[in-house]
Amino acid sequence: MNIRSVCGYCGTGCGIEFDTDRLIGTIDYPINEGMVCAKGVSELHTIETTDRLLRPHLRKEDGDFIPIDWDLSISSIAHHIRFSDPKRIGIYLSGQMLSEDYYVANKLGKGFIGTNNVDTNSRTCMASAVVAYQKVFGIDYVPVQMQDIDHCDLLILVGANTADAHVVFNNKIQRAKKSGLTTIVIDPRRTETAQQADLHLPIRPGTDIDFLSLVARRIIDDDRADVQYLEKHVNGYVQYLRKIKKIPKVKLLKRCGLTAAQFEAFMTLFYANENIISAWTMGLNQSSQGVDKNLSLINLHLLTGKINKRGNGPFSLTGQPNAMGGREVGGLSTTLAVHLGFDDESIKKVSEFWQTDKIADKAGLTAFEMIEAAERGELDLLIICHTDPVYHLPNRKRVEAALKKVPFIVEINAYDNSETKSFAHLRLPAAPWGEKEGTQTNMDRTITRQERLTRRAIDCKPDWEIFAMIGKKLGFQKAFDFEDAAAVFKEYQEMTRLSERGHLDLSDLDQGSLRGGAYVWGKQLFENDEYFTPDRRANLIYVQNERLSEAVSVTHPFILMTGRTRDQWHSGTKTAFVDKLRKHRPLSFIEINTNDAKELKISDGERVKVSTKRGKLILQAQVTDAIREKTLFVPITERRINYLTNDLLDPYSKQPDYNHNAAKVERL
Ligand SMILES: Nc1nc2c(c(=O)[nH]1)N[C@H]1C(S)=C(S)[C@@H](COP(=O)(O)OP(=O)(O)OC[C@H]3O[C@@H](n4cnc5c(=O)[nH]c(N)nc54)[C@H](O)[C@@H]3O)O[C@H]1N2
Ligand SMILES: Nc1nc2c(c(=O)[nH]1)N[C@H]1C(S)=C(S)[C@@H](COP(=O)(O)OP(=O)(O)OC[C@H]3O[C@@H](n4cnc5c(=O)[nH]c(N)nc54)[C@H](O)[C@@H]3O)O[C@H]1N2
Ligand code: SF4
Ligand SMILES: [Mo]
Repeated sequence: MNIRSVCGYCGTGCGIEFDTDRLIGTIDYPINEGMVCAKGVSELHTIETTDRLLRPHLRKEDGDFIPIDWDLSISSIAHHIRFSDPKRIGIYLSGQMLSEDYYVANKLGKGFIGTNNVDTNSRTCMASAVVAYQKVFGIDYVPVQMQDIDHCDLLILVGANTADAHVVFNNKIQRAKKSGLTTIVIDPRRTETAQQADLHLPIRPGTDIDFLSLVARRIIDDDRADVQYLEKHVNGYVQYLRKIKKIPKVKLLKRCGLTAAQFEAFMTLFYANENIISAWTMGLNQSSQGVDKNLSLINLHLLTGKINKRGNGPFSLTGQPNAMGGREVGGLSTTLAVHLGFDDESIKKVSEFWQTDKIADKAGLTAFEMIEAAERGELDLLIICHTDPVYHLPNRKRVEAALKKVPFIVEINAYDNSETKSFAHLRLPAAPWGEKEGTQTNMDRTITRQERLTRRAIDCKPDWEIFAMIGKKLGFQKAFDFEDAAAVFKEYQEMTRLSERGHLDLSDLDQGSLRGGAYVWGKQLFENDEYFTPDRRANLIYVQNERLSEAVSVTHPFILMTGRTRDQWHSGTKTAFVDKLRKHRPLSFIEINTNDAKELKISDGERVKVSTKRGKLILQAQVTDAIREKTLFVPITERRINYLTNDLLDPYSKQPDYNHNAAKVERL
């Protein structure tokens, strides 16, 4: 049998296998059934690139890096940890780490160093969905699976461009369309996903709550709410009614930038279809009101009872391959481990399990809060693993200035060309996809195993092993004495028994079955529509658009959004050099509407100056009518993009508002 693994890019989690000299999609793998996208099959090239980081490196006074050995590297990290207050230590992880990596890093930080400042780049990605699910269901649980698409009549995609960001899932959607599925896309851009849809609503960025409130109000006015479901299973309907009845309908529709006819077209499809799934990604999550945007969409499912039934429900699409696994293990600073929080009982359970007395009793700093702490000179040590915060956090100038104040930064990366590189004092070489093994959980709770395809470069180590080495050097020999990734997973499996009512319990899972196989945790967790809240009822929470995002002005009249293109992965350390992947779209451009371009006398292909209050970039214009007037779009493969973005955060999830920046465009 071929070596079977799973793709390390997006949250779809396609099974792929090594066939003689190339990668192919695994035919009998339930998620992708042989389908695979260009990124997945290109993984093989990423191991071979010359841009790999192959040895530990220490920064000298003059800024140059010199190779050093592992022992000295780990000793110097242990030294810094020993002489620092745990509150002044941060660990920044990634939704691209495997569960084993996450588990050991989290155990080290929260369990043995005694800092809860262990957060992940999922903060910039999934945090709003996590908080919304917790508020509504009492638990971070995605109640839909990809195969539900085959039993669904209407799919509503809000702020999600699956054709570019979840290619194989999008292929599944297109296949279901042939069998009768209807799709609606709500997105300020006419993306490829929107072009494939039956209805596209080019909403003004930041106004989804207005639109979704109008839909909710209409459902109630038309007596289409499932009152029986609401009475039996949902809290808050009476209060909700009181508030939703008062919304100014005409004003809200105007704010969305949509016509009454467009709204009616939406309602017609909504009423004409029985089984409805809504799915969303960064168009909702990355917002100063990301949690509320999520709630306003989930509310539609509670109001209509279209939830916990095959082919129905609110489906947050995970971006990174293991962002879901990271949440389970405890990679967010706002959870401790296995979905437990920082209440006394949880700390007691986890302390007993890890045999430690070091766990601090309140949530740690989130990603951008670490930057703020660094700014105030309150961070002595930052360990960054599998992510590039200088590239990806908002308001880059501020991030750079803050990181310059951190006395010791460790970067663990498999590649040599991150933007964080020049801020690190010590850089450690990780073994990338293909050279390591471990597990990941995709966007519909399916756990699979990544297998090793080739021998490991001599000085590279899997991420978990690096954290375990630090733990052992600190004297916690027993706690970090794992023989291999399978041993780490075994301990994690045991720990999942501690999760609330055992909802995450994986203790019976046979690891061998994960080789090329799939396992779904938490099937039908809400049996009989009983949720995980104290009274087992879901919470219907009224929200309104507070307009907290950066406002456009006479000087900065455009809303700048940022996002993905199909064949590239974020900063492109793995994809930008693969020739085959570079053909789809350039790494850097700015989309501007045809009428706006005409007004500003900008022609297609011309270089323009784009500025916000925080910075400016010269970018090549792509003039198109596939974007709303007065909005702009820059792909995040433009590595300098976050010099432009604002650092407003959602008050609950602390997720950044990357998609709403007041900007100006000028001819050069
Ligand atoms: N090819 C590729 N695929 C990827 C990734 C990658 O780097 N490359 N990254 C992965 C990751 S980590 C993530 S998080 C996902 C992201 O997946 P997506 O969120 O689907 O992708 P984005 O391009 O970030 O944004 C989606 C859409 O939101 C729209 N949008 C912006 N503001 C608003 C708004 O206010 N309202 C609405 N309704 N829409 C809005 C944008 O126009 C954009 O088309 O992709 C994953 N898949
Ligand atoms: N303006 C704007 N900013 C954004 C977003 C946006 O939409 N707009 N999206 C946000 C979101 S959703 C996300 S998920 C983030 C993504 O932001 P990042 O996580 O910073 O993006 P990547 O380029 O995927 O970074 C992954 C890093 O891990 C390294 N790496 C690869 N394999 C391994 C390995 O096996 N081990 C280790 N240790 N390292 C490895 C890569 O070389 C790379 O440097 O960006 C966020 N920032
Ligand atoms: S759709 Fe996502 S998981 Fe599947 S091959 Fe493409 S990048 Fe990999
Ligand atoms: Mo993401």
